[in-house]
Amino acid sequence: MSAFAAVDLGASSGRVMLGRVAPDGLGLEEVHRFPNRPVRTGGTLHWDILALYQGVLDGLRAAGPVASVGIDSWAVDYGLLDASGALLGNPVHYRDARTEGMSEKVSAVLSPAELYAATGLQHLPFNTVYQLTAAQGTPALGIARRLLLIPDLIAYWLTGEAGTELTNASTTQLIDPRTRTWSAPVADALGINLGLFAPLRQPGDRAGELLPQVLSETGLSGPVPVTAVGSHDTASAVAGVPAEGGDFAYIATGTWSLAGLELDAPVLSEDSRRANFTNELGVDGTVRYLRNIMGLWLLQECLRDWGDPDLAPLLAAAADCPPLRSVVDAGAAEFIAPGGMPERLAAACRRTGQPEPRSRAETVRCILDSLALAHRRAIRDASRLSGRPVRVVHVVGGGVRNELLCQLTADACGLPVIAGPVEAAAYGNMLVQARAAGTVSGGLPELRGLLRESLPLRRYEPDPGTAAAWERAEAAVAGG
Ligand code: ADP
Ligand code: LRH
Repeated sequence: MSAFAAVDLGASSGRVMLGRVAPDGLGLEEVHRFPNRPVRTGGTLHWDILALYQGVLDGLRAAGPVASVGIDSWAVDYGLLDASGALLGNPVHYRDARTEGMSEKVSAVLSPAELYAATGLQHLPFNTVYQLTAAQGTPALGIARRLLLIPDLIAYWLTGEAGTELTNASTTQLIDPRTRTWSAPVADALGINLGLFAPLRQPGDRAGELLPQVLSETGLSGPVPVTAVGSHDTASAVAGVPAEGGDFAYIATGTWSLAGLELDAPVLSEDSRRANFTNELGVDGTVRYLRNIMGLWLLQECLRDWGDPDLAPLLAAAADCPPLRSVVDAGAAEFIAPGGMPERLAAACRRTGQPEPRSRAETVRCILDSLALAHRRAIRDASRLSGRPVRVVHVVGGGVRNELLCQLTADACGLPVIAGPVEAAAYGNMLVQARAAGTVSGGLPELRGLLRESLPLRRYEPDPGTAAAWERAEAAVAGG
C-alpha cells in the first residue's frame, strides 16, 4: 500500500493529511483539520493536548487504511509522565510567562557564548532548557519519570513506546549539533536530568505500531506502524521544500516564519550567535541554519483582537496602502506573548519615531512589510555567516496563500520567490515515511525532485523598482 497518514500539529491548527505515492506523482489530501486552541487555567497557558490527540484519532479514522503514520508538531514543548506512564498535567504553552527571568538564571551558570558553543541554538526565551529551569522544584517535575516532546507524546499514546526524535530534540538546547546527541555538560551544569528523556530516534526509524485499542478507536486493521519523521514541523517543512540544487534559502511561514539555509554542518561562530541564528538538526544529517521571525502570529493576533474579520478584503486593502510607511522588528521577543497586538505594534512604531498605522489595513501592511524585511535580513545574514550563496527563496507553509507577503518577500530579498507547497510539513513527513517503507528512494535531492514533478508552484519575480526603498528600510532598522 502506498498511502501514508501525516499528522501535522501547528500552533494554529492540527491536520491529518493522507499522502499517496502513485505512478503519476505524489498526492496529499486533507482528511481532517481541527483547531488548536490554548487554554489558560490558574494563570498558566496550556496546550489542550487531549483535544489534539482526539483530533489525531478522528483524522486516522478519516484517513482509512495506511501503510504507516508519522507525526510532527511545533517544537520545544513537552509532557511529563509519572512512573506508571500517566501524563502529569497539561503541557505548558511556550508562550506562557513562566520562562520570564529564566535566561538570566541560566546565564548565571552558563554564559550565552558557552551555551551557543555547546548547542548552536539561537536564544529564544522558551527553549526547553528555560522551561525546565522554570519547572525546577515543581511537584510534577519532582515525580516525573519521563519527558516526552509533543509529537513523541502523541506517538507514545498511539503505540505505547517512548522515544525522542532527534530533529525536535535539537530544539531543547540540550543537543550538541556536531555529535547530534545529548550534551551532558550542558544538562549537568543546569541540573537537568537527561535520564528523563527516552532514547533518541532518527527520522525514518520505526517508532512502534498502533495499539489494539487505537486500532479499534480508529477503525483501522493492524499492524499499522508509526514511523519517526522529522518530528519538528520545521524539519519536515524543510524536507518538503521543492528545491533544486543547493543555493536556495527557505522560509517556512505559518504562525512563525523560519527563514534560513540547509547546511551540512553547524555554524557556531560568535558572529552567528550575535546574529541569533540557530543550528537545528534536519532530516538526513542536515543542519537547519535559520532565524525565528514572529511570522503570521502578528496577523493572527490582530485578527483575534478585531473579532476575526475576513482576511481577503484586508489583504486587498493592505496591498493598496503606501509601502514601508512604518516597520517593526519582526524578530523581537516583545511580540511573543498573546494579547493586544494592534496596540503593541502601534507602540513599537511610536517608540521608533515612525507613524502609527491609521487603519486595520495599514496595520496589516506594517506587519507584512516588517515580515518581508525580516525575511530579507535573515536570508542575507545566513548567507553571509555561512558563506553559502543564495539564488532563489522557497516559501512554504500557510503564508504561501498570502500573495502580498510572497511578492513583498521577493522584492525585499531582491530574489525570485518560489511559493508552495502550503502543506510542506505534511509532504516532508509523508516522504520520510514513504522512504522508510521502501515506496520511494533516494536522499533529499531525489525526494525534492518528486515534489517538483507533482506540485504546482508559483514564481514571484522581485520588482527592481522597489530595491532602493528596501535598502533604506534595512538601513533604518540597522541604525535604530
Ligand atoms: P501553523 O502550522 O503554524 O498552524 P499554517 O502553516 O497553517 O500555520 O499557516 C497559518 C497562516 O496561514 C494563517 O495565520 C494565515 O495568515 C495564513 N493563511 C491561511 N490561509 C490563508 C488565505 N486563504 N489567505 C491568506 N493567508 C492565509
Ligand atoms: C513552528 C515551530 C518553530 C519553533 C516554534 C516553537 O511551528 O516549531 O520552529 O521555534 O514552533
